[in-house]
Amino acid sequence: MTASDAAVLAAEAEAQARFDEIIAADSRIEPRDWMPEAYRKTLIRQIAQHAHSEIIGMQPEGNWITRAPSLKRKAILLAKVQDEAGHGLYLYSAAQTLGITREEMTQQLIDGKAKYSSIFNYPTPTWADMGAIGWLVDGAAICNQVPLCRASYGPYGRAMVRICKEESFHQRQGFEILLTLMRGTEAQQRMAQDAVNRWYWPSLMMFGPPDDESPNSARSTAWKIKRFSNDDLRQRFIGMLVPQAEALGVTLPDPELRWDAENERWHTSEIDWSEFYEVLAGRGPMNAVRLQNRRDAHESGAWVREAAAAYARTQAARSDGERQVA
Ligand code: FAQ
Repeated sequence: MTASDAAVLAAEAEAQARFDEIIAADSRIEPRDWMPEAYRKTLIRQIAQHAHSEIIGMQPEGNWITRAPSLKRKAILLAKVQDEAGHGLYLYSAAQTLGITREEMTQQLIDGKAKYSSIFNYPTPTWADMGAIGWLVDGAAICNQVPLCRASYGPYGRAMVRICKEESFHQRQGFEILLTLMRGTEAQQRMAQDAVNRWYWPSLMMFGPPDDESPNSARSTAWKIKRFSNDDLRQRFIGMLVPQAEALGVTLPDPELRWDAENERWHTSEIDWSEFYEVLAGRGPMNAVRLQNRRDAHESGAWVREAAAAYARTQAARSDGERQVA
């Protein structure tokens, strides 16, 4: 080994030790800090998937903006869907600090190479789906994402703080839609229950595979990106839903659901993991539609990107000219 090789290795060991210290102290890694390549890649993977989920996640609810039952409902839904776009943008920006471009991430998504949350591959045939998405999907998102506010990577954790505040409003608006329907006619009650029946199991799958089939968990937990396991968060979510379902007057569609006092866990029926893996493989009910819509939006937005880039070039040239004159 040459002296310069040895010096490189020593510098790397020192950087790794500093990284380990920051993680152990529950402090934050910032974009300019040295980080192991695998940590960087894991974050890009998770943050990009998360960003894609927010952007694709606009579609199921976007489907109801023109058909919301009142002006007030329409304004609320429009604001919610716009919030999801904002979440996508913060998250893409956070991922960009790790050395990937927005264009690369977008290309991976429209090429069908990137994952996004399984939950957005289900259809929204009735207005009650807006309630069920808010209550169950945003509810699951909050359970999963509040711990991410403490993620060890600074830009991700900070983005999550604002996202969680907005998700919490989203969840309440979904609960309120369902409550209104449950206080309505029998047909409205049936519609609400039907939506809960369809979204309940997919919302449990949002937390990811069971712990013993989760290849990324151990490392992400050691790096303090993940703070709780997939199964623990799923349990926490069920615990949050049970009293809320009672308040709503809806039934959670699991005849086996009960508190197992001995093991201090919710006992549930077996989750149909084959359905989850089918959706991940691109064979869910709405995968093809969601991706095609995203591709079409990307193509039809090309002129906006070109115009924005041309404007930025003109502005840059103008300020260069002004600097030279000054
Ligand atoms: N869907 O080893 P693990 C929202 C993949 S945002 C698809 O356990 P990890 C707001 C996983 O990527 C919802 N794929 O992975 C909203 C991995 O594949 P890979 C999105 C999934 O990362 C509301 C493989 O399975 N939230 O709802 C899913 O440690 C309403 C093995 O899994 C986030 O992204 C899934 N459900 O844990 C918007 C939160 N689960 O990459 C609009 C941030 C797992 O190795 C309307 N992400 N996979 O090829 C996370 O917390 C984690 O990434 C997990 C998965 C917990 C999702």
